[in-house]
Amino acid sequence: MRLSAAAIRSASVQDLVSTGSVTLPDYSSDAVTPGIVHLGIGAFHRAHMAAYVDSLLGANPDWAIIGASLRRPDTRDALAPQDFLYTLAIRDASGTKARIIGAIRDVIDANADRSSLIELMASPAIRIVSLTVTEKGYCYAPATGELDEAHPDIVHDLAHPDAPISAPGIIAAALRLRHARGLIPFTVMSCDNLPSNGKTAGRIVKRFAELLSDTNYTKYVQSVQFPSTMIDRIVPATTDADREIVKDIIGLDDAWPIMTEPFTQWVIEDRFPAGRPPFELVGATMVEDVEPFELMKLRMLNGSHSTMSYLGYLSGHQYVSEAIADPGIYQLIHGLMTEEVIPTLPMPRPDLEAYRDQLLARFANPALKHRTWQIAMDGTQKLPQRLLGTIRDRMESGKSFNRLALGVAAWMRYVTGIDEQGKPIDVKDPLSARLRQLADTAGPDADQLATSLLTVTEVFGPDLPTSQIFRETVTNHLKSLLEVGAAETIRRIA
Ligand code: CS2
Repeated sequence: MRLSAAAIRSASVQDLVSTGSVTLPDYSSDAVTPGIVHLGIGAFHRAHMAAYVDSLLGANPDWAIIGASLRRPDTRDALAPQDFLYTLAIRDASGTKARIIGAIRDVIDANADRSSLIELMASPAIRIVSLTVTEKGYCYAPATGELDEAHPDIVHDLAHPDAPISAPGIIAAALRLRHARGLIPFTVMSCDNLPSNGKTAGRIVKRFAELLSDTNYTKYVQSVQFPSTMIDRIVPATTDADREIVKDIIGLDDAWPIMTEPFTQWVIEDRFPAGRPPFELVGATMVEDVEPFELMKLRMLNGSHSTMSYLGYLSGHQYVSEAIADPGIYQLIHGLMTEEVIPTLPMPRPDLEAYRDQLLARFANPALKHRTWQIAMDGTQKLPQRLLGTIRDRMESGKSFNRLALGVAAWMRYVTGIDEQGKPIDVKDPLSARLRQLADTAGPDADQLATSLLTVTEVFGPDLPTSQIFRETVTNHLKSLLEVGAAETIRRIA
């Protein structure tokens, strides 16, 4: 039987609830109404924000979420037949707990139903538009964080502002309608792994609005609040094996369950003039300035993740838990955080060391099948905030950045698209064609390969390619990766 509102009222599910192996929403889906539109309804949102909202809907029923997928209708197709319910399977070495989430009440496929989405966003009930569209969904230049005005989706949306396809274009179109209707703006809450994600979202939407050249509307958009958030939960992509695991626990077919870890963290800047649900009552931390938390998480967690994913993949580790169980990689990542990242952060060292230890334990969670290949995706969008900012800080204070540079060199080795056994690597990146061409032209010579990839200024900015010490450190690592391979390189440096 398929998961659905009726199925979770059945005797068999109620039995599982009474034994504590399954948790259900503490509200009826008919009793809640939407207050949030979420753009990008992927696994991350369903494991993170939707779970927080699910916990507060019983007492605050006018904050349900309507999701929108901007690219593919697959989430809608999977969830619609099951009344948009899905299972959140929370896993670690001690076992799996299943929680049925009901916070998402509908999913709109933006490609098929663009005008309903914009109409909904322009309705008075919607007070928050949140987004998880991944780094590339912002259509920006990663090195500067500015809107990429030549991005094909932005060019399209500026020419057709009423039929937008990009996230900035959709937000701008909905704000235009709200302005025309005399409604106050919704608050835009970014939940992506970008530095100052709210500021970045704000800069991009405001620039987009400016380019539409309508003064009154531009002023209105200037008044929109874009609080930044730090979001954290590890969420591997769901596999068919996961569907089986969930079926065994809940006794129902769930077309798209989400697998995650017990840990979850959400820090939010408290600027919601149109109102917000009491996120603080369900575990979120409301603060005035989220930047120190974001910096800590991006540099410690995501910086380690990216370094581990390229080196792990090249050394033959499929999952993060396998990579971190490799003593060389463990020592490298421990050293990277302790010696090179922590000194760049504003928090007290003992707190950061405790955070590091907690991260190392989370990476080792054997129940999470988090593929190194998954994290290796979209490196051009991730390197600046995960590794390069830390490297700049270290260079400025004349300190070593040897392990961080190995992460960058491993990315360079990875994007050549050929692994150490000579097999192809499926490199997923919005710039993959260009990277491939740069790598092919350079050939397997470390100097030429590094020189060639450093020309991608959207990633490295104008400064890093001209820094001799940066170039040399990265090139030496790359030489070693090409000559002796990842495992031996790690052994030598760790
Ligand atoms: C990961 C993140 O895929 C990736 O790039 O580093 O998704 C990571 O798992 C999350 O940021 C954890 O909060």
